[in-house]
Amino acid sequence: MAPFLESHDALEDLEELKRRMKRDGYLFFRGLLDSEALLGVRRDILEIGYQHGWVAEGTDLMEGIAAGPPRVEGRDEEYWPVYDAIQRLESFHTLAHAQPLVDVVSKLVDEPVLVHPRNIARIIFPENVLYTTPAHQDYVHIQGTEEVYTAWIPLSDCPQKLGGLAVLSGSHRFGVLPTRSAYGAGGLGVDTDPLSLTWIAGDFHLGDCLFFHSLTVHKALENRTPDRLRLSVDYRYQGQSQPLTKGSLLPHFNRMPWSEIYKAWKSRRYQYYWTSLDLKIVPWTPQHHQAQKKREQ
Ligand SMILES: O=C(O)CCC(=O)C(=O)O
Ligand SMILES: [Fe+2]
Repeated sequence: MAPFLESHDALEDLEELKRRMKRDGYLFFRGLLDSEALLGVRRDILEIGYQHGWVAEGTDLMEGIAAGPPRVEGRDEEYWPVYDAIQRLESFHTLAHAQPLVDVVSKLVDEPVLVHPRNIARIIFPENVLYTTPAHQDYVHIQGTEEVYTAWIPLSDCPQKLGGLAVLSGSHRFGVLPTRSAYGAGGLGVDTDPLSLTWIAGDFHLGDCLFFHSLTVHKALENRTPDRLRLSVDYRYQGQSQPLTKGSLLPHFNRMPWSEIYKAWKSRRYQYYWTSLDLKIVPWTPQHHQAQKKREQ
C-alpha cells in the first residue's frame, strides 16, 4: 500500500483541492480537527461501552481496552443498545458540523453544504478480522447524487494495525461497480482486482481526516491489536442544491425518531436544521442490492 497524499498545502487553493479530488477520489488532511472535541466524543462513546461491559474494568477508559467477545454491527443483538445510546449523543452529531469539515466540502462543491444528519459511529473489536469493512462504494447505500463526500475520522491515533481506512485511488472514475454480498459494515463488497489500482493507506493521528467521493472504493484495515477497540466516525456532505434520498435525513439504521435522539441535548442548533432548507428529494433504488442477489443465485 502506498501512503496518503497529504493536502494541507492545498487547503487554501480551491482549484488544486478540486483537482486532487477529481484525480485521486480522496483528500487527506493531517491535524484538520481539534483534538478536544474528538476526545469528548471518544469519552462519551467509551462511557457507553463501559456501561455495557465492552471496555475492560480497571483500565484507563480512554485507552479503549476491549472486554468480552467481539460485538458486530448488524450481526449481534447486543450491538443495538450501545449503538442506540451513541446515536443519542449530542457530541457525536455536533462534531459533523465542525467548521473545518464543512469548509473543505464547500470548497469542493462551490455552494452551501448540506451535512447529512445520518451520522455513523464505528466500534471495531480487535482480532475480529472476518468482519472488517469490505471494499465498497458508499454511493450504493446513499444515492441521491454521486457528489457526496464522506469524512472518515478516527477518535484516537489510528496506526494501521488498529484498523484504519484505505482508499483505492482513482476508483471513483469507474462508475458504480457490481456488488456482491460480503461480511462487515454495509454487507456489500466489490471486486477490485480488475481495476488494477493502488490501495492507499497510512497511520492516522488524532485530528487527521480522510475525505472521499461516493464512488471511491474504500475498505477498513484489520484491527490486529490484541486488545484495542477502534473508534471512528463517518459523516457525509453534499451541496444543498443536489438531490438526495430520504434515508440520508434519517438516523443511521432508523431505529428511533429524531425527537427521541434529541431528548437529552442541551442545544437546539443542530436539531432539524435541514428542515428549513429547500431540498430536492429523489427516490432510493434497491437496484444495486437486487442485482447483487441475482448474480449470486
Ligand atoms: O470504519 C469503517 O470500518 C467503515 C467506514 C466506511 O465505510 C465509511 O466511512 O464509509
Ligand atoms: Fe463506506
